[in-house]
Amino acid sequence: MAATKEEVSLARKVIITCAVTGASFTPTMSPYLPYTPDDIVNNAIEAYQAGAAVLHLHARHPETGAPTADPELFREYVTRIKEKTNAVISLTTGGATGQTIEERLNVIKVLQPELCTCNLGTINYGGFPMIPKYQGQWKFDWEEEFLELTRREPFTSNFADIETMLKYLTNETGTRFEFEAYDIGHLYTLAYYLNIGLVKPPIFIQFVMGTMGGIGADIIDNLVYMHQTADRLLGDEVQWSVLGSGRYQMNIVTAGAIMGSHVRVGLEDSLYLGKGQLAENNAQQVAKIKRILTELSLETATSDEVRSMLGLKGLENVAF
Ligand code: KMH
Ligand code: ZN
Repeated sequence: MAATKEEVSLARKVIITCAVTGASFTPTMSPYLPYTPDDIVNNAIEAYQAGAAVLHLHARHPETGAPTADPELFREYVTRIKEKTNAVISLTTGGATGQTIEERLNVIKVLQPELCTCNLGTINYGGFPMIPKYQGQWKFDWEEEFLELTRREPFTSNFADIETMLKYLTNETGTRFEFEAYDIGHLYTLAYYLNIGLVKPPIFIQFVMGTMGGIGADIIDNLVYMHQTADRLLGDEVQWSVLGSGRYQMNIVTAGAIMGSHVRVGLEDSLYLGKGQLAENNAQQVAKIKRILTELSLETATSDEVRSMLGLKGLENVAF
């Protein structure tokens, strides 16, 4: 008798991705947000040791924590992480609001990681609602202005940007994609590129739930809808993962895991470990989701298992 969907879901291994620092939050919001190279690297290594198989990285200025696309900073992080772990490294191509697509893609050309993000659309991605909470307490000059910029400047990934990535970036570097879908329409964009042969399965897709400007983080109306739509449009070779922004993080990620998803946690997505409790490092969030998965009888994937699930080129073929 064929296995039921529930049996298949229990038999699979769950990929834990940890997004270590991102570009949405700023140092004033948490003393634990890593931005020096030492803190980013140590957080990443500890997250790996706690169970994360994939580490997703952005770069920050070592003194101010401002987002930057400097490939030499990325090089320092990934070289040091590679010395201590076997992690799959997924570098951002979204970068931060205000960076050009050329700046954002440069790091992939230089370092040629196993994975990088590919954002499936241009969206309003608002950090400005966080301003009033921290007004008058800013640690650094750039923070308020950066958050304010998100009110008028979208997070860009137009069709030309996506095609540049699908047509050239992969050929030049062998890097595969973690596709980021912030809404239902993005799944149709991905299906279009799959149908014309520019996206090559297996597909790794991240449902980004609960950002300001993206789809909400509710389970029945949105997570189920995203999953069913992806199922209908994208064929069988899909590895889907869920991340939740802010307070939604652990709940929506847990719901996703029960439904058959992989999971992403990390201080890029939420600064908290629980209600009113800041996470002191990324490893705490990884350990928490790992505990929840274990209680649900779900096993987690090693980095080598991720490589085979996602068809990655291997650590020996990166340029760092
Ligand atoms: N900031 C996340 C919601 C990227 O880095 O390209 C999405 C993200 C995108 O991680
Ligand atoms: Zn990111």
